[in-house]
Amino acid sequence: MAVRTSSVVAWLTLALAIFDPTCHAGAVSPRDDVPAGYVAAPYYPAPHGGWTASWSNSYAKAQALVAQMTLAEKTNITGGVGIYMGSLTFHYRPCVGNTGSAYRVGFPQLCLQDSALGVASTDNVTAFPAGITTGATFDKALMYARGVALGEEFRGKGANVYLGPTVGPIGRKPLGGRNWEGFGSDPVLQAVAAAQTIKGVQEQGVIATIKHLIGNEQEMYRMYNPFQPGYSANIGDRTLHEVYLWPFAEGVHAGVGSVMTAYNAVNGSACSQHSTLINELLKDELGFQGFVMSDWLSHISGVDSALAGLDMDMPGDTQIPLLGFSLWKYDLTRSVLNGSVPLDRLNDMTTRIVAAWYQLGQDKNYPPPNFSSNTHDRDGLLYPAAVISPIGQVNWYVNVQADHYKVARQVAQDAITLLKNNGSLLPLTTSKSIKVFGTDAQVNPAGANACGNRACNTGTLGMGWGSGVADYPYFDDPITAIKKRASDVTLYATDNFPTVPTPNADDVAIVFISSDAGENSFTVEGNHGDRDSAKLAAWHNGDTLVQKAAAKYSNVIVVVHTVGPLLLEPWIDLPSVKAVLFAHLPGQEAGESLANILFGDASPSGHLPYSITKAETDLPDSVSKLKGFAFGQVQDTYSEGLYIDYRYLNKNKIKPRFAFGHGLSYTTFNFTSPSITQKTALSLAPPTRPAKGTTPTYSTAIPPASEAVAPAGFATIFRYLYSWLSSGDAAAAYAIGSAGTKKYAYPAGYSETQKPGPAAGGAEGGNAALWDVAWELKLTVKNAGTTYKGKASTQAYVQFPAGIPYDTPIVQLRDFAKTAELAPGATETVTLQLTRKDVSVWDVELQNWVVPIVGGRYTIWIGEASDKLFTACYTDTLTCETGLASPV
Ligand SMILES: *[C@@H]1O[C@H](CO)[C@@H](O)[C@H](O)[C@H]1NC(C)=O
Ligand SMILES: *[C@@H]1O[C@H](CO)[C@@H](O)[C@H](O)[C@H]1NC(C)=O
Ligand SMILES: *[C@@H]1O[C@H](CO)[C@@H](O)[C@H](O)[C@H]1NC(C)=O
Ligand SMILES: *[C@@H]1O[C@H](CO)[C@@H](O)[C@H](O)[C@H]1NC(C)=O
Ligand SMILES: *[C@@H]1O[C@H](CO)[C@@H](O)[C@H](O)[C@H]1NC(C)=O
Ligand SMILES: *[C@@H]1O[C@H](CO)[C@@H](O)[C@H](O)[C@H]1NC(C)=O
Ligand SMILES: CC(=O)N[C@H]1CO[C@H](CO)[C@@H](O)[C@@H]1O
Repeated sequence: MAVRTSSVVAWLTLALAIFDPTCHAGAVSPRDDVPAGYVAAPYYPAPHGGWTASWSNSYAKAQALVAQMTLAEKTNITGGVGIYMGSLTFHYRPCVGNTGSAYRVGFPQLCLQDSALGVASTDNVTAFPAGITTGATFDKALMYARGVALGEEFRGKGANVYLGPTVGPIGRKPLGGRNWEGFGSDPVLQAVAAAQTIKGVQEQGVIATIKHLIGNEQEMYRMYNPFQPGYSANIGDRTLHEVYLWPFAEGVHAGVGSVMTAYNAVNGSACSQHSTLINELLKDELGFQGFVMSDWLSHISGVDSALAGLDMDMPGDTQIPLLGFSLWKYDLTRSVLNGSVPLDRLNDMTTRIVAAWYQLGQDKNYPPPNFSSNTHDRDGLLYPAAVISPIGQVNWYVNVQADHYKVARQVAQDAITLLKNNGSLLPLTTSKSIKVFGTDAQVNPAGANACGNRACNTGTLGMGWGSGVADYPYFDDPITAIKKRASDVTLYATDNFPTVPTPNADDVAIVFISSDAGENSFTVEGNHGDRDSAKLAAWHNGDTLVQKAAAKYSNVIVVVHTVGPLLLEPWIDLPSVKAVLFAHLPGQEAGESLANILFGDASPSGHLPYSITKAETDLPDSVSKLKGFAFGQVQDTYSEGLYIDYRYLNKNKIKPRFAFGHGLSYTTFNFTSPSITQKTALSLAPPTRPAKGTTPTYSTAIPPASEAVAPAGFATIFRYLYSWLSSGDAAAAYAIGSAGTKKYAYPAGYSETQKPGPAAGGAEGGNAALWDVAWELKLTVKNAGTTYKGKASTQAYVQFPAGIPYDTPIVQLRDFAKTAELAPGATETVTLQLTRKDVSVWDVELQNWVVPIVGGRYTIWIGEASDKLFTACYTDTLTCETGLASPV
């Protein structure tokens, strides 16, 4: 949800966001039912948190604190105080989400802040490269370094919770609107990047939030509104485990403190109240110990969402915000008093939140927020959503940028992906005569932040649009950086090819084109978040611009700023289109990062985080098409199963234009001396998990009604969400609960007996043995060139043994490593690892990860791209070969 426009227009913005123009709402009974076989099986109760050793100290502290809390204090911290609401006491909490507090016992309001690429809606921060750009580096160290810098900035601004990383959408649909917030169309690339980000962010004491659980693979029709449910992503169990849940498992394994649910439904049931997803998969199987929050305004039930495992309601309001109504807060207080939500569940919700706060050390010297999401002015409304609000200082302009531009620039630079370099046109010499075409070459003339939520595509595209953005502190644009290097540069800042003087034979034309996407709350040039209008063509007639430049000049370089794949067929084979650079979404450091590549200060080392096909129809309809309007619930069935992106293309022998992982350099690399060693002997299934550790216990008696009533004389703010009931309501609810006669209509399968937990679980992320390193591979990477230094990407893909009873993709990425910058002739030994999980499949009958043939021949292919795998190591003979034909 993108809800940070000015407070006064908030009503309108939100009303428009909810009654989105793409939602042809009509009160018609559902016709398009969830396909047969897709079920959201009940799983109750919500597993208690606190049973892993890694969190036991934090849970002990949390238990001591929660034991002192009253009922209203507990329900206060599990929900937001309302959209656009600050706080009553102590500090201003002007973040996109602000919880209630329990100050009496020392627990503050928590500030939850967008976005995954920088502290949103404020100044003096860094606008980092987007997730997709980070994925394209295929560099774990840079992913981590970006996480550290992000964490420092969120902490510096006093935000307790970083609303990132994004791994859902995973990028199943090339047209999907928010793919760019995540790291690329592969579960392992997403998983590794997310884990590195979480590690970096959380080492600064900031709680990271992995999102959105799960199946939010398109923007249109994602949200529930009073007339229509959000679409249902219908996903089979094996596909869920091996593709979509995989990055979440890795995030939980990395210790992530919170998880955000998705807007849409899965198998017909909304993610914010999905007991299978939250209780079974996330909390029991993946052993998640932190707290689960709803996405903004996706909370659609009170009792049911609590029972299904939701722990925090954001931003607190009902689906229609700003009226001062909530499904939790006072109503959660009521639900506990009247016995419908067991106190045990509320205690667990509260303990999970408090434990995450201790786990990240936020009880010691954590700075309060210093900024406002609502205004850049020094003074502003303290409670913008209230009709009458006091005014006070809301911005302190704390500068948190430090030297983070360096890591931002390095990520932007190392993501730049050279797709083609015919005749080695690149790198350029600075003496060339350079003509630059396209409005994407220079910053938006109205200012880098001229469009709120970056909901326009004007000037260099540095990020997509929606809630996943940050304000640029400045924008280093390509044209400025190019002009700094070369003396003979002419900019034609137009997307219509202009009249130009007759070129000399060695004149160079650099054509900038773009493709944008974002969140469904905004429509940009007819695109409703998803690229439903532009499809996979460059925006602003960019393809024609390239064609016309190619007709005039014989040395054309195309630079592409894009949220995802484009069809390059209109011009890629033109002889004068000599070089193509995908610069992805570079953030504020778009200029120098690109100039360093163009002029050869560094070799390009980015690799594609998705495949670029020759036609939209090269992928199956289930992923290449967006779901259109349907009466009732729109159904998005994952009929392609495991086969997204390169997995599908390889299975169907469709050659993409550029394969997943592709990326050229100015130099060449040789992979030699590969070796493989076995580290852990495997068994069919992982060893038996340990039993769960003990979890906090509290009294489960319904508390006295007095715990639910505000202190006499407490002055409330209009429309602020409080957890208190009137004394009459509290007494009435208590009477129902204590009599115990009127029972809530619990969902089928409801139970209050804690389960031991599934065999596939046992630790954070799942059975700890899944992360046992099964095989380690080493190889020597040599810069085989003579002129340019460069960084090599090594990618390891697993091929399962032939003849196993599970259909598996031909090759699947399992690990990757990037070398340091190697001088010509220099070498580096690279290590790659495969875990037990990497060679397992999810067996839906056994409900466990299974090694299909213990001792069988797993082939580990190593190379620079998914279609350039010339080295293989075998797990049965522990031998390796080089100079092979690539398996795909
Ligand atoms: C959705 O339904 C499929 C098909 O029955 C099942 O395999 C899967 O486990 C279900 N997923 C969830 C999250 O309920
Ligand atoms: C809930 O949080 C708000 C905001 O901090 C605070 O004003 C109120 O007193 C809290 N309520 C309880 C029960 O502590
Ligand atoms: C208890 O209160 C909740 C919230 O208002 C309501 O949904 C539920 O039906 C109530 N339960 C009973 C047994 O009255
Ligand atoms: C904001 O940060 C500054 C500098 O760290 C500090 O002096 C100030 O007290 C903080 N303001 C608030 C409201 O916490
Ligand atoms: C590469 O350039 C040469 C001339 O330098 C040309 O003959 C050839 O067709 C070009 N290849 C492609 C794929 O553009
Ligand atoms: C690099 O490897 C190729 C074969 O993969 C070989 O032909 C070539 O000689 C090698 N070059 C160097 C410099 O090692
Ligand atoms: C160092 C820096 O960028 N400071 C800026 C912080 O934000 C204020 C308000 O936007 C600017 O005026 C400062 O220049």
